[in-house]
Amino acid sequence: MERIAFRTDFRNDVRIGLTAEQKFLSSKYFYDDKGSRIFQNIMQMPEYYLTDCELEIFETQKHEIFEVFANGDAKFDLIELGAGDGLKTKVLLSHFHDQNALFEYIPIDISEEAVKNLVLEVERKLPGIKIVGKVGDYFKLMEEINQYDNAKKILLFLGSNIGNFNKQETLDFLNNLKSVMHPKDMLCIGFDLKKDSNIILKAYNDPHGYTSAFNLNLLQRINNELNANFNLHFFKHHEVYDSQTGTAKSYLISMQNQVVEISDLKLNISFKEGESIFMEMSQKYDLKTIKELADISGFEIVRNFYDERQYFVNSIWKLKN
Ligand code: AVI
Repeated sequence: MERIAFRTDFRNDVRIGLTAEQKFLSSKYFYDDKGSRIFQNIMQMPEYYLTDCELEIFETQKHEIFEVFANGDAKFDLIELGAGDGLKTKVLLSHFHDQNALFEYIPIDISEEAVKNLVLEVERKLPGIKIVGKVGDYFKLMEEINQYDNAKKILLFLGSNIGNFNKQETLDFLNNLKSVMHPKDMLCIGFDLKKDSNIILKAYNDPHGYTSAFNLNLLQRINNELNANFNLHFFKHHEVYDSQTGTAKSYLISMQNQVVEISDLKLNISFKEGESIFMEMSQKYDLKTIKELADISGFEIVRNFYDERQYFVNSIWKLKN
């Protein structure tokens, strides 16, 4: 397993976010080893339909997905950005292996523990599959991906991870991917679709408390890594969804007036009762927006795969001719 240097600057980003008028923290920092474990719990909750939908798409349409990826040439490198526990991807790996495809699987994730476990699991359950795990963040990935140039590249960006980027980050990300892709390469992106707001709110405001723990864990991370004294009991998770724009947003709300000290940054942060920290956005899409996004970023849609309820789509893209 290789470790890619981290470009992100946690200290700096925490300083910028917590001294802003509307306080914010970046959800890309949710995924330390503990955060990645909590996210695995989230993915197993019945309320978090996204995982089930994508799993259903892969299980029921793996034959067609393979045909589209192979496109007559079953030799490729399968590179997954933000692989996590690879739960859904294993369905594809197993099918591709049965089809005698010649492929290497390169899962990349920010959590070392997640990558280690995934590599062990694939080696144990799917012997014969070539796998090289990498640890690092999305933004340092491109040079790495560029090295995979001997075979056709299939890039996987699943789980509607793209929804956690704002518009500009989305365009930058797609632009970066475009710069490492060749005409035969393909990109498979998972998009969560707009739907009844109650279904969305339940997925992000769950009765088990996992989503709350996921958000609060970032405060704990600041305590551990920057010597801060956030009291997690004094913050409460709050979720909103705007059905017009399709944006779900997560906040942590301060339950009282309080001052938090972040020793390593020599900073005292004051919170008023009811003041919020914006933690994460999870964008929901419709087909029109997905088409537009592909178009303005220089891609064309090869094929869309939906689950039965049409809650989710895996959209396969290639470079525009
Ligand atoms: C990783 N990402 C797509 C998740 C989402 O749905 O936005 C992260 C998450 N946040 C709360 N629950 C899940």
